[in-house]
Amino acid sequence: MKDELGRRLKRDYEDALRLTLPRRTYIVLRIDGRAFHKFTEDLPRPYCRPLADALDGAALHLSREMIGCRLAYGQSDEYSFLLSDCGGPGEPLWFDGNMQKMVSVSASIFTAAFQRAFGGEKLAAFDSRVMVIAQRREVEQYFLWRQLDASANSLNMLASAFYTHAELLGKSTAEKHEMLHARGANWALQPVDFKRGRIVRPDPSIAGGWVVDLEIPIFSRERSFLHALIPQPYEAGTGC
Ligand SMILES: Nc1nc2c(ncn2[C@@H]2O[C@H](COP(=O)(O)OP(=O)(O)OP(=O)(O)O)[C@@H](O)[C@H]2O)c(=O)[nH]1
Ligand SMILES: [Mg+2]
Repeated sequence: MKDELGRRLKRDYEDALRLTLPRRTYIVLRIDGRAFHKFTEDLPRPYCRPLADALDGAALHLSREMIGCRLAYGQSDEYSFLLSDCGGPGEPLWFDGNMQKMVSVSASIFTAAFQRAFGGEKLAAFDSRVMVIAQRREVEQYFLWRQLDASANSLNMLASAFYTHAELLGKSTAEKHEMLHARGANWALQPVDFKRGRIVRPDPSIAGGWVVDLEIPIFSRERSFLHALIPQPYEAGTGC
């Protein structure tokens, strides 16, 4: 009775919402701090090194855990992970592409690892979402977009350390740079990783197999950097 009831309820309700991601493509999973404007209100501004370190630690932890993870890119309160099973049939994908598992477990692992690294009384939470991107070039565009966002965020963070919200309202990027110069501040001289973001990538020569790169190039200027990290797409007809 119990087994039969369970089978029926699972089929009628649980399996009805089971969403499986397509195979042999690129999957981007982005984790973002929940209401981090609040979580970070007492932290050093414009840039908080312990926050960035804890995010990097959590990203390293999750990258090692997720089958098929190829790289991760982090900035502000977010980290994007690239997963793929482009190798062909038989190559595993995390939770066999079960989307609900992927988003819920990734958010929970990242949150736990972040909280352990960051400590403190305040409880952190992160959301997680996945997207499927078919073309390699579009995956590059995705990371390029997040890096453009990183630079805009970091300029805004620096500007808001010197000016009020009202003073910055409607100001262009060039105007913000000028306003900073007027106060003797220069965005160009800020730490590279706070301007460009950080990459977590595999490194077989290191114990644990993954490293954080704090000195990454500007993706739009050095296309070869991302290109080398994103695997070739699966070529149909080469397997079964
Ligand atoms: N003090 C400080 N705050 C930071 C730093 N990096 C990111 N933040 C904060 O993180 C927040 C990230 O913003 P969002 O992700 O857009 O917004 P959110 O408040 O997290 O809201 P949701 O993501 O929609 O839940 C910003 O408000 C920043 O103030 C940092 O280095 N220092
Ligand atoms: Mg956030």
